[in-house]
Amino acid sequence: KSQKPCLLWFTGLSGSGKSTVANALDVALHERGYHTFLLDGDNVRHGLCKDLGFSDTDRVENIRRIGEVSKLFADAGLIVLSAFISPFASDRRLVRNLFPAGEFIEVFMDTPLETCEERDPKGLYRKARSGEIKSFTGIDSPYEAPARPDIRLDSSTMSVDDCVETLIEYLLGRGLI
Ligand code: GGZ
Repeated sequence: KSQKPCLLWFTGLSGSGKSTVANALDVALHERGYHTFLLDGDNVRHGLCKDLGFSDTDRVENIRRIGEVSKLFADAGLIVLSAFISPFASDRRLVRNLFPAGEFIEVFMDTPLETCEERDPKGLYRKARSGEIKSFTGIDSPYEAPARPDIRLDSSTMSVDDCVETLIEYLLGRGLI
């Protein structure tokens, strides 16, 4: 099946649904016969970036490495899905600049902090509020929301299937799949 290599870059708070939606899109694209590769904290922060923590400088380096790896996979012809908080606009811009126009797609998971904090699947927000974890994004570490994302999704009002459908329509509309 014909496809154009591209990078779908999911950005948003912890608990905003980045990994969930990226994983569901990955499955949906596979079912349709497309070749994809998914990068998220589960396969990156335990390996390639296991030397990095959550200071500003470590987050910058985390996103730089992930951007370069995403570029390599796209060069191999894949549709790459990367799901990281990526809190700094300047870092997201550096990744965008690795790609030809239209092949970097910024997907902003614009789920309200209150919803993310209510979900708190790993109890990290609770620990951040109590001071047990320092520099937690959205609590005591900044998140710079994209001003003009290519796609904006809100998992507090949209189902995972709605989000996947929006993304597939976008890829079809741009002739990427
Ligand atoms: C934010 C943290 C932190 C701090 C641990 N701040 O919801 P999760 O648990 O599974 O995903 C979050 C993940 C964020 O890693 P990223 O590589 O995406 O971050 S960044 O793009 O900013 O480099 C969260 C967990 O790691 N986590 N400590 N202090 N998230």
